[in-house]
Amino acid sequence: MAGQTVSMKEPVCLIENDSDGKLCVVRSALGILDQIDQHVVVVSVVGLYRTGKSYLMNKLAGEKKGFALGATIQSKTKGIWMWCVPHPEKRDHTLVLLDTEGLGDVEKGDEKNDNWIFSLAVLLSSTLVYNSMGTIDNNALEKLQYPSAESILSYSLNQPAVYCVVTETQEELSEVHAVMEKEAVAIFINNSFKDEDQKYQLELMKVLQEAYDKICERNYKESQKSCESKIQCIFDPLEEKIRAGSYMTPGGYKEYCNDLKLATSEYRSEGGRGVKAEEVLNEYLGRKASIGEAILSADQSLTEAEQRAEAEQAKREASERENRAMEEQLVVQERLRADQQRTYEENVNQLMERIERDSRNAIAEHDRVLQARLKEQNDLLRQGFDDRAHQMQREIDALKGAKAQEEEKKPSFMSTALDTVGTAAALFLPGIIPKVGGMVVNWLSKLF
Ligand SMILES: Nc1nc2c(ncn2[C@@H]2O[C@H](COP(=O)(O)OP(=O)(O)O)[C@@H](O)[C@H]2O)c(=O)[nH]1
Ligand SMILES: [Mg+2]
Repeated sequence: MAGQTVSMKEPVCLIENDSDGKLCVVRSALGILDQIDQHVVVVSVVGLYRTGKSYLMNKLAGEKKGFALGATIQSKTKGIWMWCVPHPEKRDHTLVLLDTEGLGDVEKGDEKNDNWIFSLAVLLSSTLVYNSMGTIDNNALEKLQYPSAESILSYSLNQPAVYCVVTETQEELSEVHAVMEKEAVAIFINNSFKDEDQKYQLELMKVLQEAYDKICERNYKESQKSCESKIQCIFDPLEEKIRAGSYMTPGGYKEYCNDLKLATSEYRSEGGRGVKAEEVLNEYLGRKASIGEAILSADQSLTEAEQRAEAEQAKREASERENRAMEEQLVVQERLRADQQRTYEENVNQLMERIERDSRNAIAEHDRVLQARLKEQNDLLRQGFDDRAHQMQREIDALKGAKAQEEEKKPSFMSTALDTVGTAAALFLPGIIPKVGGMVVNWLSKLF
């Protein structure tokens, strides 16, 4: 199955600067992407102005013309351009080329804009080409990379869909939040560079926590509102009878208690009340207590002893209600505490995995170079160039050293990161037990 694809004659703008200078997506370009029904390989290119990015992308498209080259560049074409072409080798794939415009262009310099374009290019692509002329422009790379943790942070935060509530339980809300949080943290962890001292990750944790708190707060308010309106509805006939003085007769107290009981159980059988159900009921019935007492003392069908017994019974019921309301709150509190713990562990686990992966990749890279040099050295020896082979030994030793160092520094790197995250997170996640010791041991034990 080859699937539907598109072949564009020329590139179109995908991300542009609108009149306020804000970046936005070009709808018609999204329409083109929508038509593609194949696997896509997305290659984007970043790098400084006039380093041949567009030229390179045109080559990848197999064309001489396409993305506008140097001289034809216009300041309004800042943004990201897209060109969808058939993949040169895989028939059931479409190659989506993304060319970035105007990065690091001092004349039209806008660093913030550049960082956004850079971050988007990273996030949108499956392969990123960093294009540079001559030697790698470390300065430019640093400049482009350094703020990207920050940009990725905003991007991760913009991801979560707004979720509207009333949830029946705190648990439901917590589960929605957990899914969103995991995703936001993954986007951040997998795409950020150079997040020194986990500064931006902690910021992400904090902001997500604040967002969750806000959503919980809204959920409480919604629950409160919903419960109050249900109470008003269900207890209305009883209120009516109180106002009419219907209970102020001999035998009226028993009737009152009975009506109260029926209304209470009807209220409790209703759905859609949320996390404040018992609290709101408790408050309402608490306010009714003095009316109950008045009805009781006016009820002449009861002896004084019977009245005392009824008053005792009412107190017991009130305290049972209070316990229920407290229990309800405890469940919520416990859940919130568990949520904070989960937030912390989710962040730490993803961070540790990232450190692990980075370290593994660095070691593999050292090893790849090392193996190549060893082979070269071996070839030289075989060909009798002993001197040159000997000269290579220093470089080989340095590579071995670098590889060993990478292995060695990992445990301390991990425990420092754990320490930082644990200590800082405890400030805005007061419910967590950082278990730093345990987690370090757990993570480190995986390493050996
Ligand atoms: N001869 C030659 N010219 C190139 C090469 N790469 C770029 N150029 C030229 O350098 C200029 C700037 O390249 P361009 O792709 O527009 O740079 P960009 O700003 O990074 O997109 C253009 O005039 C290109 O034709 C290359 O590899 N060889
Ligand atoms: Mg260009």
